[in-house]
Amino acid sequence: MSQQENPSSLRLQILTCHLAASSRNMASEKEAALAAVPSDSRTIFDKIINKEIPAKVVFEDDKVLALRDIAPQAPTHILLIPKVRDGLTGISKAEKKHCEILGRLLYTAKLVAKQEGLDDGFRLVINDGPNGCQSVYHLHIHLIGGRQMNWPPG
Ligand code: DGP
Repeated sequence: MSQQENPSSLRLQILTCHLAASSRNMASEKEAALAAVPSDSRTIFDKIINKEIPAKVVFEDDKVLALRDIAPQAPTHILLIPKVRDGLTGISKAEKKHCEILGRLLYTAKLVAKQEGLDDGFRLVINDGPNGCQSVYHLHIHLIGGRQMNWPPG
């Protein structure tokens, strides 16, 4: 049985994410979302893409949507998501057919960073799976900026 299939192991990973989030004073929305289990089901991002629920959209074209994160971890915190998930629940599920959209997301991140005035730098993050503290299983890139980042990340 893999780590992800083992319910007690998964609970431990979620608790670890929860504690790490608490210790960094991260928003409770994030902690609650960490209870998510990896899944192919529709996510909150589908509802945002379909305009069923509102979001602060900062960029949109035929393939990519960029919106402000509901629980920002920096003055600028934007999520870049593919409008069609096409099996990309996370970066670990990427296949060769996804190369074009993955490149498009990265290039769009650069455009949006420029649009947001992040001329001194920024960070792009993709969380993957329970160990990566991924909470929404529709691939997304976090664009974070407007303050000094630290290394190593939490
Ligand atoms: P991750 O943990 O990498 O899967 O990031 C998911 C992000 O999605 C998290 O930072 C919070 C954000 N988020 C969750 N629900 C919503 C929502 O309804 N609206 C917006 N704008 N962001 C959301």
